[in-house]
Amino acid sequence: MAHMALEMSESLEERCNRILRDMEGSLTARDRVGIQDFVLLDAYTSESAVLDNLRKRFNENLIYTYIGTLLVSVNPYKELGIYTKKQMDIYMGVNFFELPPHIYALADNVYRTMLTETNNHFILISGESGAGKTEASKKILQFYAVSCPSTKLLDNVRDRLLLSNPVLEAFGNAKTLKNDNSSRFGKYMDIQFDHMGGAVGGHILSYLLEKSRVVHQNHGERSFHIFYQLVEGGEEDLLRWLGLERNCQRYSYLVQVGEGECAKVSSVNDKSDWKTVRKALSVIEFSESNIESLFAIIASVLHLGNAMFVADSQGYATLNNSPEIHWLSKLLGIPAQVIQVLSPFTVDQAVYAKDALAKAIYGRTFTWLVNELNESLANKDSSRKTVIGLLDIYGFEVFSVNSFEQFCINYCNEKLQQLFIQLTLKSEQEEYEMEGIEWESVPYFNNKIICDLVEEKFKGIISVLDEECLRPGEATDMTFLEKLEEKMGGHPHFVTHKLADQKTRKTLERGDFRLLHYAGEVTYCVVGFLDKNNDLLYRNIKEVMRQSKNAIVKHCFPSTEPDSKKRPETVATQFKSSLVGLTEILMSKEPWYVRCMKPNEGKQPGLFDDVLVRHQVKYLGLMEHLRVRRAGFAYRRRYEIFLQRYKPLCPDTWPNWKGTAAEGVECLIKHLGYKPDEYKMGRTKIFIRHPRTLFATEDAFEVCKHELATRIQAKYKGY
Ligand code: AOV
Ligand code: MG
Repeated sequence: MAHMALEMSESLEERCNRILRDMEGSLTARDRVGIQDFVLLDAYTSESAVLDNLRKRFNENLIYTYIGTLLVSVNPYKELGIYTKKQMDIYMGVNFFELPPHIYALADNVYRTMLTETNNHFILISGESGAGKTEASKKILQFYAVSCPSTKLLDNVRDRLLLSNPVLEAFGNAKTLKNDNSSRFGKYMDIQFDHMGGAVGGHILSYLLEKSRVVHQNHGERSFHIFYQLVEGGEEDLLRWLGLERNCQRYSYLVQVGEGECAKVSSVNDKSDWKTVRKALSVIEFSESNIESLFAIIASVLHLGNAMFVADSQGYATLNNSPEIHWLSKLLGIPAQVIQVLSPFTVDQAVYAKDALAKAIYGRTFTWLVNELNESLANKDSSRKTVIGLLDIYGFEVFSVNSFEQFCINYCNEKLQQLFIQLTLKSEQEEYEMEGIEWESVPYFNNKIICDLVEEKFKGIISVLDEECLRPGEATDMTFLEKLEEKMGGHPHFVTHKLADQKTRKTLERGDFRLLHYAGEVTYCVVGFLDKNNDLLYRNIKEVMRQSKNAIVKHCFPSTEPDSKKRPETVATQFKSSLVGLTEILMSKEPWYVRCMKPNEGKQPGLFDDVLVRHQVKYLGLMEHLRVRRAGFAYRRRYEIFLQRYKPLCPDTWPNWKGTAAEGVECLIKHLGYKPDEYKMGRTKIFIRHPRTLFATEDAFEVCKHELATRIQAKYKGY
């Protein structure tokens, strides 16, 4: 293995050449395993060539490939044994391009850049549902937790960082048709580092949990993992205390309408996951009483689901003598009479109110949980820290029936794609222009048009939806659709049954609208849009919850909550604002990218579906990114910063340079022997074509630092 024992006698130039040779591989090796960086070889500019290379590597279990510093990952759907401590050690502190592509190499590169430049970074992990985003984010977190310098004190932080994951996944992930462990919430996590590089804390932001899953799942899907974990894995005593039976089939919220049974999922072990979650909760230092309250809530949601209403003589719903009342009253700490005497509802209204309550309790508890985790991860010391943010959000998804939830999820992906475009294709090209560097622009599809269609003020789909939500009693899901047709008719990315041409019309129902997303077409069924966007909870139900003796419920339904006088923001509008907030957070940091891909729709190892992967190569914008990268410059720094760091390498610039920073850099790189086609001088920055040029400089800098230190030591010896 060439990378490990670096011979001291090897000159920098020799070393660069060797690494380059390794990277490109010998011809025979290349035939077999492809190339590891698309930017490197001239032949790799067509989509088919990119696909060939990905397939070749996938077949050799090489799931990672670079486009410059962007990491492409193809889900192997099997354990590869490449995430060991030994692998972490190999990648820690080694130059990015010296080793085969790996998620650890990216993580390490981000980390070291953060330490040398003392600035903030984020890693945007994207790809469709099931492509491997959550796994990637966990690998990165594990790498930091295991590899960063640690102390006794920090070990504690490390454990909490690591264990926050199983807890969040238990409450926020579920089996869908796309993914057995699908994230049903968006997650952004900051990992904070001190100036020594130790991981000292963390902070999590969560985005729109798909709480409708608590009361309903599509065929073959499940509710959130925690319900099954508790029922399957919960200790006998605990279940008795919660009034639960060890049988998921008993709980109507877990049994799908029409099927009469729970969905099975072979890749998940609820029993052992339960143990992990239990352990995690205590390491994170949840108090025993909070843990009890938490499980009481999970159980009460299940009991609530089983509560059956019957109509009394006047047609009002009652819950006569049901054992559920007893358990709800016990677990939520609310007098049974209060539950029974909820205002006069018809049976339908009562069922509706019950589901709304279940969703509200679960959703608010999830928020509470995230806050608790943040408490536990918070770093108390106020010294300056740098952060690496990890963004792992629900991926683009298309089911046979798509509803409000898919609309929000896919809109979110649309926003992230827009951010990616802005940060890479658009800003990259604008920067060359601004810096006066010759540049032939690369065309790309800008999905801003779709973002606007969804979110534009007064005109977008969300605005129309909100408008309809303001007309209770009059508006329906169908009037919402009609308004959309009125306003969006003719938009190239929007179509409905009425607006479609004859051929397309056959594929649309009357209650559908279809959006042409950047990642493909999705047909949404409008049923439930108004209701889900309003997300109302009857006021008297809130009042009952406020009286709860369950500490978490009490906390989640505060008496200070603004009452219905002022309309709360709708779900879609809240989500939209939270995404604006997220974009701002990200824009203030330096971006890195992991693009995850799905090799087949069947969750199968070893199967590479060309059509499916080609489609993802297209919509993820990999070709455009590759073109920009190939034509462009991998590295750029402001003259001041570049000079400041490397000036000890040249006697003319060290220790003080009198001229402008640009002149200093010119002088410095002349001394270092940069070749003319290797770099360009912009107005404010130097642009370097290949990372290898920079890393040779970086190495020279390391040697120089070492020499300086030795000289200083020698000089002061004896003092
Ligand atoms: P996602 O996060 O991108 O989908 P996951 O990260 O949950 O997808 O991956 C789905 C499944 O693929 C995992 O549960 C693993 O079984 C497998 N997998 C993914 N990456 C790897 C890997 N590097 N090595 C081995 N197996 C892997 V979603 O959250 O649904 O958008 O919403
Ligand atoms: Mg996920």
